[in-house]
Amino acid sequence: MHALLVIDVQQDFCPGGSLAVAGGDEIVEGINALMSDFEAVILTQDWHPAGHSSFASSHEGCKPYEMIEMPYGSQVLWPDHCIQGSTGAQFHGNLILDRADLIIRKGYNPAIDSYSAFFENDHKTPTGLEGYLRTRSIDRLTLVGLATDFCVNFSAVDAAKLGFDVEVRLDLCRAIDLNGSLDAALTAMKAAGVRALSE
Ligand code: VGL
Ligand code: ZN
Repeated sequence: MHALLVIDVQQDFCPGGSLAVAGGDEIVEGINALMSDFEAVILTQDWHPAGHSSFASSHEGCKPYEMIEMPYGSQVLWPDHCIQGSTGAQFHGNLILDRADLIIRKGYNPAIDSYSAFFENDHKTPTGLEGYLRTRSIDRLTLVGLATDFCVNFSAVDAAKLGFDVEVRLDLCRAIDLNGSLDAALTAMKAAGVRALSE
């Protein structure tokens, strides 16, 4: 079974959003067109409580895009984004939601960020997605979405480490590219055995 995993195609990651990824909206039509090629479609949704620990605004004297040390490792501090129930947390208005078998939310733990659709950033706390995929006999994943160098990257690497056959459609992803993070992500995905495709 082969599933399409659509990562965080949400308003805050598209132009006009609080953590806008350049060209984030350009991928929506292509993702919609791909959905019927798969036996399952799964969407992820970044879903933070207000005051989340990954927000710069939660740390006195800190600015967005600075790094801090958290108990689970280093963490980029982000502008407030994808707050539960907010407009910015909604999916892009043109993304087809009706074909989704599952919408999985992540980042709801106030103390830990979660880039990956599989584990929180402590690399231990599961989201439940692995169990869902295994119980549905899904063993192949194609990833698309936002952002290439953060949530797509961490999800793809975790999936490959868990033994799934993983490819990323780079043409249907867009990157934040913070201090070389895109190059680092491409290297990490390759090292984990993820296939990066351009079409
Ligand atoms: C993401 C930064 C913070 C992503 C989510 O979806 O790539 N990036 N939260
Ligand atoms: Zn987030």
